[in-house]
Amino acid sequence: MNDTFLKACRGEKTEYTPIWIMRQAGRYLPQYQKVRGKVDFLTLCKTPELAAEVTIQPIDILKVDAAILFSDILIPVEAMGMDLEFHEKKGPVLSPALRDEGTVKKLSVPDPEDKMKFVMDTIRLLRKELAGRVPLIGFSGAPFTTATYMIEGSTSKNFLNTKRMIFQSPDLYRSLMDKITATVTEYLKAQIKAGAQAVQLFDTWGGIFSPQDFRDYALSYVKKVITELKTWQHSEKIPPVPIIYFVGETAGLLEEIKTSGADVHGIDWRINLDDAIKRIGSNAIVQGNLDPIALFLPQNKIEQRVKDILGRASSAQGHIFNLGHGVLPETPPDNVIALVEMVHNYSRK
Ligand code: 1CP
Repeated sequence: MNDTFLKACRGEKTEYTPIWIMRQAGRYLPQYQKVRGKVDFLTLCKTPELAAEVTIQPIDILKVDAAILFSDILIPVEAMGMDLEFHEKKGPVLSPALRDEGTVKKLSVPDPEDKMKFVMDTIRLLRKELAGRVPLIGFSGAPFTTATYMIEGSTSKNFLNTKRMIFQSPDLYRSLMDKITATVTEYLKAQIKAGAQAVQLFDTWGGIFSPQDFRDYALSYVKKVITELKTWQHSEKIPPVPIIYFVGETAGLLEEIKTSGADVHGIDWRINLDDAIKRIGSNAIVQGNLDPIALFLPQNKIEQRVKDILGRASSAQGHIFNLGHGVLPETPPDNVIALVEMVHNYSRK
């Protein structure tokens, strides 16, 4: 029974610093490619036995301290009524892109046990298969990052359509965000009921905003999700499940991010971890923050960076080691295995 990750999320003392890696299941692992070679990505997400298999791969191979549900942040968008496809080169494509009242009105707030039952089945299966070996993290896209894909119809560089809706049609944006926020809240409740032991909200694109706009157009909805989840857990007498909030490009936004209500804050690599901790406050519980591309360094150089991050984290109430963003498909798996070993060894008191 390894509960080091959950202890660190709660700010309790741990024997060593726990580590998991964003996108730890994925194309850099030959074992993942083998499974993925047989089915397309969406089929993989929707087949609980296969999704559970690739979720567990990094536990066996890397020896990380937590498993993260294999799925995608765009699964709930399909459940809301949009068409979703994943293209090899272009990435996700959602259609029709949301640009007017008509398309927003057609969206529903789905019942997760009905429209996304395969996710909850995967979680239930994983809890059985993991049998307490490591805790299971559930996740959702944060409302704003989810909205960018719905409004742009794909990934984007400058998010023109999204910002244009925010600035030119604020009522339309709010009506869309209300639906997404309700969907994300119900989806995370269902994941927790099915057995998720922590949940992470991914706000990958939150860093495109000024601090004021971030607060108004992204963070306010995250706060709603977190408040609802905490109130619900309290009223249902469900033991508190740690909530992790990850924002890409964190540095300019920490004074806003720290008010999110989340238990743990994900930090990217563009800021020193001790500076981030100072700005969040001494009871900060942080997750991060190695540059994913530092995994292409020789191992003795990776080691220096691990020691540096562990040192900088010492002022935090809690630290979960992670990358500052997802591991890239080209990453040498041996370096990821070595990273986990280094974090475990050098943090042991
Ligand atoms: O071909 C393949 O196998 C598909 C590649 C892939 C994978 C492995 C995609 C497509 N999604 C995933 C899994 C995934 N996505 C996980 C699984 C669990 C794990 O971490 O091991 C998670 C948590 C996500 C979350 C996700 N999807 C995010 C947020 C995290 C992040 O990295 O910023 C985002 C933005 C997506 C959208 C997405 N899914 C896939 C692609 C190619 C994209 C687009 C990314 C972009 O817009 O640049």
